[in-house]
Amino acid sequence: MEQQIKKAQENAKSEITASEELSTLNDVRVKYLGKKGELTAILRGMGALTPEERPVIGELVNKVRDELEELIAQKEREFKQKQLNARLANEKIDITMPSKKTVLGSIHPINKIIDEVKEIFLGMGYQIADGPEVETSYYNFDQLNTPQDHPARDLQDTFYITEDVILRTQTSPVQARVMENQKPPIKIICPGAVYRSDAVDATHSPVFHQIEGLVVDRDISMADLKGTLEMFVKNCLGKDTKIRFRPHHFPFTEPSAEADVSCFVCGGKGCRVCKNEGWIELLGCGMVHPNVLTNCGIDPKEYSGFAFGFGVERIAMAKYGIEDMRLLYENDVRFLKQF
Ligand code: 2U9
Repeated sequence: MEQQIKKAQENAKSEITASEELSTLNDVRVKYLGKKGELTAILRGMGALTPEERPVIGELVNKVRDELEELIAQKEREFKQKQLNARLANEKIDITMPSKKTVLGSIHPINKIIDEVKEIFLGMGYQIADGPEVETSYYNFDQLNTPQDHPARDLQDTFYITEDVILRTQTSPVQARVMENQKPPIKIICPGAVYRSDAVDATHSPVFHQIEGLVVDRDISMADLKGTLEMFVKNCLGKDTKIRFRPHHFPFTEPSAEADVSCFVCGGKGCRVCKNEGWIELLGCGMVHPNVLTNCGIDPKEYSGFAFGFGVERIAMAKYGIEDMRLLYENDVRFLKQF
């Protein structure tokens, strides 16, 4: 029996050495160590041995089995290492290859203006306020002292969802909501999209962006309004920019004004951007109407305020010399990457 074990041991060792892949190695394992394997059969047949032979043969079979198992495991590790080496060689990266070009985007000119304006007003101690674009006509018109028969309320000018719910035509309702919820002093600007039922052309779009500002505190006067806007235009359009105010009418401010700035392209001499006028119409403004303060729960005898508003597209077009507003919405990368 000892002879038989030694023979099986030798055969198994040479078959392990000769195997070239995992499957043949596995066949060897089954052939010698499996349930019906040669060594297992020998162990099973040990009942026929004398009590003296049994421990000697038992020990020998176990030793041979341990040795074969270790050899098989070692061979398995070799195969796995070989496989890994082959895969690594296959996956080798050539770090000298030129990389794929990543195309960098750029900030949209409308957002650039909004970011710049935010920075300027944050620097003057303002906060940024935000609100819904789908608004009630109460916040968009009534609270802002806009009479029932005002042309802005017309179906032709405003997108109505229901009789009482509209797409906001200005960002003023954001300010009205802040006034309702916050005691003065209030210093905010509200950037955002607004909607008007306008046909698309070179200077109109049914969706555009506005930035409005509001300051409410004790003793706020027209002088504060003028000083603030002068600071703003100098910061935004250049330190030599001049500002002039013309009387105007808005339902939510009294007195109201429109403001022009000296042309920042020609300095006021006259050019294509200012249509030879030397001035560019920029914004509307005024002292918050006492009715608006009252509607929003602020006592006009104790507090006063100023407000202003302008179109972001208008500023972007003037500042970057863009002649057609549609370019701002067409998402043509050749246009956008210039900013
Ligand atoms: C409250 C009270 C008053 C905001 C103001 C303007 C004047 C104005 C337009 C200019 C061009 C918007 O883009 S545009 O059509 N805006 O002229 N806006 S005063 O006045 C307010 C706002 C909120 C509570």
